[in-house]
Amino acid sequence: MSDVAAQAREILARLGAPDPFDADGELICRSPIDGAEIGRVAAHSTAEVTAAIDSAEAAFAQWRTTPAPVRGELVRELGTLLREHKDDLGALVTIEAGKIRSEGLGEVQEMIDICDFAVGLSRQLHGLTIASERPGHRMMEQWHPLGVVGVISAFNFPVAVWSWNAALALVCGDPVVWKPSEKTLLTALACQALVVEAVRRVGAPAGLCRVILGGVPVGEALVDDPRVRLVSATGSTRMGKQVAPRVAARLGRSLLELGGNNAALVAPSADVDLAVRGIAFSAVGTAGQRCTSLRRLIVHRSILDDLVARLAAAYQTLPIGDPLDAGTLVGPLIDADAAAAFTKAIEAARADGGTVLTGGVEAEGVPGGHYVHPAIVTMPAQTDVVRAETFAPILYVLGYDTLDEAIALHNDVPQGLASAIFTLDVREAETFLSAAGSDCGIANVNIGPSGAEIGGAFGGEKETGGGRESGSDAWKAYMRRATNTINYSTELPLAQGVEFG
Ligand code: UN1
Repeated sequence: MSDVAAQAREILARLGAPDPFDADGELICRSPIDGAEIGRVAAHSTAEVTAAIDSAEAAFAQWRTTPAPVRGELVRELGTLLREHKDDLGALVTIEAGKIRSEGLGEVQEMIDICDFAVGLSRQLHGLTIASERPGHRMMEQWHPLGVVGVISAFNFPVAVWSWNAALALVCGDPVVWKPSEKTLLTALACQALVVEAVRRVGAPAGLCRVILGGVPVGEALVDDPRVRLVSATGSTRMGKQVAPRVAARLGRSLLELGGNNAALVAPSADVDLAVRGIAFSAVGTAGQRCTSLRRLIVHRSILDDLVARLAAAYQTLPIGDPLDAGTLVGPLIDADAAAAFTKAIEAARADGGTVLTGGVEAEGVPGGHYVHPAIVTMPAQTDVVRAETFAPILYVLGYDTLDEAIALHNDVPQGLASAIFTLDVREAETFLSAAGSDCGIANVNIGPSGAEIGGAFGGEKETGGGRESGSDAWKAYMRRATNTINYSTELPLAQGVEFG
């Protein structure tokens, strides 16, 4: 057994998760650090998916009438367990998803933050009181639990995205059935062990949180089951285009957080030192494998050469290698397919007239893993390869002369997740944030597009899918709204002045 496999096994044991080596398991778990096998897990059958939904549905009957603040106690307990096990779970994220240690820990912190948020929310699930046009009448809205929520998550945020959904769904009164990425099964089993322990501690119904493991048949069984009232799916646009029509065909609800092709504008007034740091983190962090990663840099031509030279110099100093080592800033790509997509995109960019200023080739890293040198590529135009999302650290650079031109370039991609402008000019900043500016769900000033806090609504427009998760009023997606009209008079006036008998 490799070192990472042994570490993963020890961590899972400490978290109370099952041993990850099931000799008959057909799902093979690998660490992107060195490609080593770190587990073998059995896939669920479609009958087992149905059984998981049965038990979630049974739990719903009890959970929906449990007072919301009491439901909040379950999420508080989950947050406590996450605090206790932050270091272990963060290390497991590093081992299974390849994030550097600080980002693995940051991901667990994001889970703790959403738990805190959801606990507060459990006392704030309030509706409106509305003035009635009829005397002696009152109108109000109530928000009720929706039902079973299906969560489909991606490898790159293997635990936080589940927690965004689960923490909100649980306080909203909904059970959760989770299908994690096939590339990150062990972190899912670890989270499952923690939530099962939280459920046990507060005496919540046992079927409230279930995890289902497997590929397309497992996902389809979840998506097609009419009892799954909301399907919250995070991943590629291609995946979303399969999920959304299936859910729509049964008139279910979906909440989609799909591809991003995020850009930053850099204006002549920008604080260039700050911009270089913000750009480097967003473009290179998580080895370019965040849905919020910065992929396009749209720079005013008067500062383009200087900015790009400084960025390229910063890229030269990036420590690439084992993400478990302190000091590493760029870990591995998730697998060989990701490395091939990186190389293919670099070739396509060259064919379109792009110039690779730095990186764009494989890096040494740890044998068995797929490590690359993050690339900066100046492009003559926003060609197809720039308009597509490649889940790897490639930063395409485009020049602009006027802000209108920059905003037009910015918006001329199919995706609409996150965006940023670096400027010290209030007119430019406000124009970028205005209705005529960035068309994304997230638009920032003087920080990069990645690394959002949980307090804001998270998601985007166009091919990003339109959903909103996490903070603000995203909770409303996990509940159903009932409008109530109450007559406390002795008359029966009809609305719109209608007379009837
Ligand atoms: C994702 O990549 O799917 O804003 C989520 C960020 C993180 C979440 C990313 N808080 O970069």
